[in-house]
Formats: sequence, C-alpha cells, structure tokens
Amino acid sequence: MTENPTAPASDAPASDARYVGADALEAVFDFDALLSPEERDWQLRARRFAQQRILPTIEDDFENKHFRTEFIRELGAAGFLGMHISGYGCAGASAVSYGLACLELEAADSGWRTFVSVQGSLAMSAIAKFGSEEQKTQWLPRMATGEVVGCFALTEPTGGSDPAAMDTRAVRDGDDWVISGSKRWIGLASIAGVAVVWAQTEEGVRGFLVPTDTAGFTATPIDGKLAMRASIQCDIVLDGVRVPESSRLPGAIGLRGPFSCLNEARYGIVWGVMGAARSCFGAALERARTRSVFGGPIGRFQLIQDKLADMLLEYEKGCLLALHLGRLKDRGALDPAQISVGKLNNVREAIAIASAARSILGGDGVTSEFPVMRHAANLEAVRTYEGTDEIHTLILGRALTGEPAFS
Ligand code: TGC
Repeated sequence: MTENPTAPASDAPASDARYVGADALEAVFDFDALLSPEERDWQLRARRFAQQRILPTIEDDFENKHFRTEFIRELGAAGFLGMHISGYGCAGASAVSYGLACLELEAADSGWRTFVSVQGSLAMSAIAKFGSEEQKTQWLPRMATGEVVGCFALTEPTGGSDPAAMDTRAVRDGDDWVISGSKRWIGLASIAGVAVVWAQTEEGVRGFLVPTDTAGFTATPIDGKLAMRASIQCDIVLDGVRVPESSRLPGAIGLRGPFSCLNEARYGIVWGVMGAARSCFGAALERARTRSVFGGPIGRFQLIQDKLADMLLEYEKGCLLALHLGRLKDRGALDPAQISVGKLNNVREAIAIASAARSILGGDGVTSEFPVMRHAANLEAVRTYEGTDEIHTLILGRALTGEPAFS
C-alpha cells in the first residue's frame, strides 16, 4: 500500500532509482538551506506525490498516451491546484513554494507540471486576477479541489506567437456575447468544465468564462504527439457560442490580460524544467558510477566527468536563477523580461542536460528503462509553448535595446 502523498512531508530518503539525483544534487550547494521550512515542506510533499503516484506508471502512460484523471482530485486535496492564489479554497503559498512543487512534479513528467500550470497559473489565475467576485466564488473553490478543470484558450491554429493576430471574435448580441473561432494546443480542454476564452471584440481583446457544455463548444484531443504523451492538448472549435455578459472577465482589458497569465505559467516552467533536468542528471550520474567499460566505471573517465561537471553547473545555476526570480515574485518585483531570462535559459539548459545524460547512458539511453528520452521529448514541447526560444530572445532584445524586433 502506498503512503498517503498528502500527509505532512518528511525528509525520508527517496527510494526510487529515478530520484537518485535529488538528494545528492541538493547537497552540493546545500540548496534546501536557502528555503524556509514551509517551502521545503511543499517541495517534499510534491516530491512524494510525484514518486508515489506519478512515477510508478509514467513510462506506460507515456507509451499508451494515458492521462490519469484520478490524480486530479488528489492534487487538489494535496493543495497543489492554484496553490499560490489566496482565498477561495486556495492554499496561498509563496511563489517559491509553488516553483518547488513545479520542479518536483516535472521531475516525474512535464505533463503533470503542465496540468498544474494550466489549472492554477492560467485558468485559475485568469479568474483570480480579472474575475468578478461572483465569478471567483463560482469557479475557484471547485477548481482548487479539482472538481472542475479549467483550460486557457489563447493560441490559434495559425500560430501561437502573435496573439494580437487572433481571429476568434466575440460579438455583442443584446445581453449576450456570441463567440466564433478556433483554438489549438489547448491543454486539458477535452476534460475541462470551464474554458477561459480570449477573443477580439470591437473594444479589443477580452476574456470569457465559457462552460464547456455550452452549445457550439467542442474540444478534440490532438493525436500523434511524440511529446507530452501522458497529457492532453486539444483543438477547440467555437461555433456561435453564446454566453451572457456576466461571463466576461471584467478586469481583463486588452492583451495585457492573457499575457499576465502567461507570466505566471512561464514562471512555473523556469522551476519545472530543472526537475526534468535533475531526473536526467540523476540517471546519468548513477550510470557513471555503476557502468563498467575498459575495466572500470565510466565515471572515472575525464570525458564523462566533463559532461557531469557541465550538467552540475547548469542545473545549479538554473535552480539558483529560479529561486532568485521566485524571491523577486514574492516581493512583487518580478518583471516579465526577467521571466524570459529564466524560461529561455532554463529550458535550453534542461534540454542540454537531457542530451548529455542520453549520451552517458549509451544505447540504453534511448529506451524507456530510463526517463531521459521521455523528458527530452517533453522539453521540446516546453521549449515551444508559453513563448518560444525566439520570442523570449526578442523580448530580451527589446529590453536591452528598446527596439521591438517582432516583425
Ligand atoms: P503588444 O501587443 O504590444 O502588447 C500588448 C499589451 O500587453 C502588454 N504585455 C504584457 N503584459 C503583461 N505581461 C507581459 N509579459 C506582457 N507582454 C506584453 C503590453 O504592455 C501591452 O499592454 P497595453 O496595456 O499597453 O496594451 O505585445 P508586445 O509587443 O508587448 O508582445 C509581443 C510578444 C511577441 C512579446 C507577445 O506577443 C508574446 O509574448 N508572444 C508569445 C505568446 C505566447 O507565449 N504564446 C503561447 C501561449 S501557450 C498557449 O496558449 C497554450 S496554453 C498552455 C496549455 O494550454 O497547455
């Protein structure tokens, strides 16, 4: 029988071989000494959930394209859904605590960090930031428990990088709005109870809370993915979807609305991908110690040590960068360009760490005996969503020069 993952955390050593790196890597920089007891508690509870619930089946789930809906309520009961939102049944945890939870979940699989991100950072944060009191009361408590899943419908089939060019339209008709258009790559949409839909209106972009059983709303999972296979991303069609004015998010005026939510999700990625990196690094480190070639462990070879040392540098720097951004966020001082530094750097370095780990594992590195290729594939998706490498590069270029080079 598994231990209750929602129980208070302990520092019990990780038993799963895929977590071999966690304790060793934390010890190098004494990273946990930089955390408060509450932050460490959130981290260890997320680690326990990942180890006990996600890891035992993740390779099969990835292979079989299976998303375990039964985990949703468990994640809610453990407090991870909208955990950095205050009130309305949410935990009100710090940004650093939330980041640490993202790291631990993504150490198991990016799909489960993505679930928590879409639910908490995108759908719930849109309602918490821009919703009316009635909307918050109606949706947030049930989303915090996992009773209701939310999705965030921004990206369109013609491309995700330029939301200003969206084709989805909302037209006023008496006391209602009628929304028509299509969205693509929308996480969780086929299991969602409510969709945060962004649409052009005569006054600019506005957000709407659309119950997914509304006539004209359909969501279809996208098949053929070679990444994020244990996770759901969908096409959405909005065919004359009629919603009342009371479903419009009153505080969301213009693109600043969805972009503010993207900031939240991008912040979670900064932390999360370091979890995927840690998992790959741990597998490679263990292999370096135990695999014998030419009469000894491969870890005695300088070329292997060179790779391991580089992996350590980038992992530790990535975690310290995430922590720095988290401390800024908790002070209310985090700038979107700073988030771009974190997203661009940490995803890039996590991909490099996964690639180096794969090479240390040799041919076995391409099998599902090790988590490395799964993480590598997932990270390719993470590199693209919530702003591609190129978009974040140009955001930094604009911050440095004052010159937007987006078109
Ligand atoms: P621009 O059109 O000039 O600006 C519009 C307004 O937005 C403001 N703004 C921001 N506000 C808060 N946070 C940010 N990060 C913001 N970025 C821009 C801006 O100040 C302006 O405000 P106002 O009041 O003056 O009107 O846009 P821009 O030129 O600033 O931005 C261009 C660019 C390329 C940076 C932006 O379009 C961008 O970030 N593009 C990437 C979008 C992206 O990340 N798309 C992927 C989304 S992932 C997804 O949809 C799937 S959800 C995940 C899932 O379901 O799994």
